[in-house]
Amino acid sequence: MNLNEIAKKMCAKGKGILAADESTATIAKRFKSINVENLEKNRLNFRQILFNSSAMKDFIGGVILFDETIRQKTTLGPTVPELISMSNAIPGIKVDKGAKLLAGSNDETVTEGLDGLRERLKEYYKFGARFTKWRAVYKITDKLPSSQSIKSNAHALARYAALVQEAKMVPIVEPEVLMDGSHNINKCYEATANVLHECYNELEIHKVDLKGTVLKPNMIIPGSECKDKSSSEEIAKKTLECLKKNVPKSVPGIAFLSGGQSEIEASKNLNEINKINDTNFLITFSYGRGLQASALKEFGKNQSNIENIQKAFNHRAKMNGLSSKGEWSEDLEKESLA
Ligand code: 5MM
Repeated sequence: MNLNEIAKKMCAKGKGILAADESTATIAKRFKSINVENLEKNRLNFRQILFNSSAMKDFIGGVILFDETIRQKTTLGPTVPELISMSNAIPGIKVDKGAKLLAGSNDETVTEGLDGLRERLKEYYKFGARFTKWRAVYKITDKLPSSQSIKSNAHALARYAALVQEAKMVPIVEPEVLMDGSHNINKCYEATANVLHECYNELEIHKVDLKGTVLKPNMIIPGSECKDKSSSEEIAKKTLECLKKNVPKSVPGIAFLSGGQSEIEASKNLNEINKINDTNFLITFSYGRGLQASALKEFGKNQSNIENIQKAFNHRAKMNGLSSKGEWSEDLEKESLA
């Protein structure tokens, strides 16, 4: 498969991406919330239960892994990437080394990990990865994101994407404008538009072939502490408008992050976006919390009850699969669980 075919397969209608690339520190937080010890065997167990569920075949086009996970052998026999491929989903890998404080900035970050990346990519390819992910993070305040953060992160994202294509893998470009704060939806629109504009400017400078990329953006949404709530219709309208104005048409797939939305909000908003999608972009999900929250709760209740954990995951994956086609509804949400 060429890069364009891989990107389209990751975001195929009815399917999306499972972001299971929590670093050890992030999964520690998730496990703490369910009173599970953050041990390698527990991390493997939770993840292999998800990767071995029936929803993988029908609703998941790709899975983003963390360095530790791509090297693991499951207790079921195959390695983690083999288990994912058995469901016809594509294994991918997070290759950034995290968001680090940007020198001279006012509490903003730049994502690091370019040193030695060319060599690491060769190793990940051998493990079976066919796509990668790099996440830049931007905060909204009265004065932020600054042009320093917007420019430095776009530059790093573009250099990352160019290296990944050289290694014959599809780069997911993830510029995440955080929803933390009391800003309104218009402020989110403005910040996201500026961030996307600069990302595509740098990607062009670095000669990245956009047909072989996937964008993983935030939705256009009010800050989590904003008093003016927005309807899903408004979120969908503003999100699609922002994408149409700032994402080149040659990008084949756009897979949203859930960013702290509840599971239902993430499904509902994606569904509204697809209901009005009049572009050629394949618009879908690349959710971490939006796909895993209920399954994680079940895992916390009883780690041996594989059936219940998979039931929760299968349901969320199915609901988001419907949202990727604009066919989700609150009634189906209830029916499918009954
Ligand atoms: C799954 O979480 C990912 C890893 O985060 P860290 O590198 O901070 O450990 C994260 O990048 C994720 O892929 C995106 O933020 C989307 O996840 P959500 O939970 O926002 O859908």
